[in-house]
Amino acid sequence: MTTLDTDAAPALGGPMLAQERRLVTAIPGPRSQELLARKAAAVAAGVGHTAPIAAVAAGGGVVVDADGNSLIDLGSGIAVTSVGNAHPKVVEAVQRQAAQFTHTCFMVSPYEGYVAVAEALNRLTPGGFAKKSALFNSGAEAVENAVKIARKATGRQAVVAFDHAYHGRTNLTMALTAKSMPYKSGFGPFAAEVYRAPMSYPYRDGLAGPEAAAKAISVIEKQVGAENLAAVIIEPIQGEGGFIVPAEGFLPAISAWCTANGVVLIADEVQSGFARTGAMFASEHFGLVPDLVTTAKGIAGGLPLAAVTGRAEIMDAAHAGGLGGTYGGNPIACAAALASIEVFETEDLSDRAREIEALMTARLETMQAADPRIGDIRGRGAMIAIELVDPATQAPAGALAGAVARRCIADGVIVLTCGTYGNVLRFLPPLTIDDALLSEGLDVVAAALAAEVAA
Ligand code: PLZ
Repeated sequence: MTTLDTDAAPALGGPMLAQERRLVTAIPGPRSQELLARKAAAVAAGVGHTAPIAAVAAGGGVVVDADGNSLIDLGSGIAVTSVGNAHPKVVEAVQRQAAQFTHTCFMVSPYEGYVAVAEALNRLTPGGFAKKSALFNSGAEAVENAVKIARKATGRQAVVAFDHAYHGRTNLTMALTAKSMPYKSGFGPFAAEVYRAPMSYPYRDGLAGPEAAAKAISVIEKQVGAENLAAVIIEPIQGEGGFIVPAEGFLPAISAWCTANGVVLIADEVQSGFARTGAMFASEHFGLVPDLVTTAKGIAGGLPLAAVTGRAEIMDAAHAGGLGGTYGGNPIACAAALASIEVFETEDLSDRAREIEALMTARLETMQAADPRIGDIRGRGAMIAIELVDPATQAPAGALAGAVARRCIADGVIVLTCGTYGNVLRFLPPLTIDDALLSEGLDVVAAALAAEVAA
């Protein structure tokens, strides 16, 4: 028998789990170590992990491991479980759908759940114009398809992405992603006709939005040429690249240039979408109305689902049979998405994300006032980060960020890093975390930063 002994596991996860940080062993405890040893032996070395635990249950604002430790979750499985892990409405919808049918392939026998998700996305994404959607399995797959659609609609081939961008790990999306290590190094050759423009990065470029946009547009015009350009793809708030929030006016200027030049503007809201930033989509903070929006992660409460949504005439440019996939819009994932969308709307989770922003930024500003290694605090809603630097030079302090995140995890708080230089601590709590737990999580972060003075 090779199953993990999980006597310590609660029978159920979800919000009924005790909402507490509880360490009963060192992290990793013996049962987690046992699983990690099996992982090392059985799973490809390229598949890493952040927290060295064997997860057995999660919900509200905690993840429980096989040793009975309960960790505060400030990561949401990378911005996925925004409605909370194992949300009862998602669980119920999944169970009901799984008992009805698990798969037909939408391209063989269509079903209502897929259509209803498309209708919801067409309604919820920015823009009052007629929209259509297509469903896929992962964020990378959504991005790939958005580019396919933009190329077919424009008859052009080039695509522009930005510095610090992250769009996925498939061949085309690796090409769109900026950072070599760990995402691209050794995995080339990459897809052709992908170009990179400078991103607005207020903390480091000191440029106002319109100036930063002019710089990017000049690069695009000189190095690509509008007449060759199918699409510009941008994360309205960058995720893996460091939670970079572009300066005011940057996104509207890029958008206006795209419209004037017949270029499809794709907003990659895979990480920033679905109430995460205090609005249903981060584009809304900037008055950005993209032609196409890619979504995934938060859309389905943890089930794999992704989408491209946008202007009907662009979405319809691809010929019948040109878009699809065996599993895209799987019925169980669609049921989970419909339940999640209902939770986002009825529980007003955008409002909750704004409350989380207020709590987190107040706390982080207090920390920053006493600690000049916190160079920048940025983000929106429950997508907030601190950039750690050498106070004298503003040089990125990547080793410090890594050490603080590891210390937090050892102390029972799951904290993720990000950023081109790995020096950004990002906080992505489930929107169902309670204030007390969130505050305690930030106490642990503060203590970990204080403990790493020597770093
Ligand atoms: N676009 C903006 O954030 C996924 C990646 C984690 P998939 N980000 C987390 C990792 O190390 O692989 C992401 C994103 C943005 C696209 C993607 C890709 O989404 O569902 O991981 O394919």
